[in-house]
Amino acid sequence: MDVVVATRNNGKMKEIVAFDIPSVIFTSLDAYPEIGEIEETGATFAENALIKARYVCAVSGLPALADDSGLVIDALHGEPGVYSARYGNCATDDDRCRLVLSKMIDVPCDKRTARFICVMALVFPDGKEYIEEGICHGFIATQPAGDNGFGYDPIFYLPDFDKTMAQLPLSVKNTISHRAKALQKVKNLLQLIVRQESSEQ
Ligand code: ITT
Repeated sequence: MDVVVATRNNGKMKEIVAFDIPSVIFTSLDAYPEIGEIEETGATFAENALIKARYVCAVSGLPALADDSGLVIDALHGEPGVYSARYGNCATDDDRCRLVLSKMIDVPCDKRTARFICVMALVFPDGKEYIEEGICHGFIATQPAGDNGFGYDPIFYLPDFDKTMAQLPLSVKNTISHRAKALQKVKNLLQLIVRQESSEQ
């Protein structure tokens, strides 16, 4: 089954492809230059994921998978949340990480709780729609560490590993992350659909 992933974020795409779902071939929006920026006008991750998946499914005529995700920090009242990609109008991931650290300079370790949330929407040309979610809990570090991953990974500290997400190899991130948890559910769903389709043929 061919599935278009409604993303231009290479970090996400790498993790989705590496998850390896048998019988499913993922293509990113790089193969669809005619699809421009999709405005994320929703108030929630689920709304934004559906906006992206519905649009890409309609334009491509193929099943579309969208990932809307972000970092939710308790001490910042849920910021950056759905605005994670454009937080503070910063130009780079490094700047966004620095902005978070500067806002949390006086927050003690035990109050630095945070979670990554990933909501995936899967939309089919026949109108069927599915939503899956994954959450990964951790803490905001006091300084960045690690070069792997993308986004806020260098400041997302995982006590079980005593490392930031950016210090873990992709193979480990892809077993514990918010995206991996959502993808496991998407995988189960897609495998069921592929089995149903082949039994109907
Ligand atoms: P697309 O809409 O094209 O998929 P995007 O980066 O704009 O790309 P989102 O609107 O879903 O996607 O914003 C997600 C942001 O949340 C992302 O840019 C990162 O800043 C952050 N984020 C999400 N997952 C992350 C992860 O696994 N590690 C680090 N940061 C992550």
